[in-house]
Amino acid sequence: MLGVRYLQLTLAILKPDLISHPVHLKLVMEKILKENFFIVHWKLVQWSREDAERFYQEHRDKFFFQRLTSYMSSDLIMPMVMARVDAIQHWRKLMGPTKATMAKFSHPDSIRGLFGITDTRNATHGADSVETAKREIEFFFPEFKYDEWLEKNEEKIQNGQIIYNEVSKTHKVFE
Ligand code: 3AN
Repeated sequence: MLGVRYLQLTLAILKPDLISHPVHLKLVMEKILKENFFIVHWKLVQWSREDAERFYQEHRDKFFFQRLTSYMSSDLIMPMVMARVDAIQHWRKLMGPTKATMAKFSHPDSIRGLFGITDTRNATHGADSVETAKREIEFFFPEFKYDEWLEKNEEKIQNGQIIYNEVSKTHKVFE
């Protein structure tokens, strides 16, 4: 299909503290659905330190790199592929500012404002551009074809051919 895309895909990660807190996790999942995201894929992953270092390599010279990679490989994380109009920016807006300690004051209703614990343990991650989203989706879901998925499903979704499955906690596109 040529022309402007209606949907965009993004990669979110729910970080260890959120995964280990069932009530907070449920609230975040509810927020995601309420904000009209379609949940395309998700899984639970336990990263090795090397996985975390590879994912965050652009931050390798930052003072928080050790802390960040140690935290992200400390317990289960939940990467998710989500679709929506303006998915990338909308998810980042819902998450709120990176620094959870600031978000608590400046954006108290954001996910990081509500559930972030420190600037490193800030509840969630979100891709910041289409290029990053493609790279990060490939990192967790190498079999997923970003452009093909949109090509195949966008029109069906626009026609309402999509349903949320309470058991799998994902949306399914139907014929
Ligand atoms: P964002 O996740 O909002 O795109 P990045 O890409 O600058 O922010 O940072 C990646 C991750 O590194 C953040 N989600 C956070 O966990 C951690 N981080 C960023 N800045 C700090 C900081 N000043 N102190 C501690 N951890 C930080």
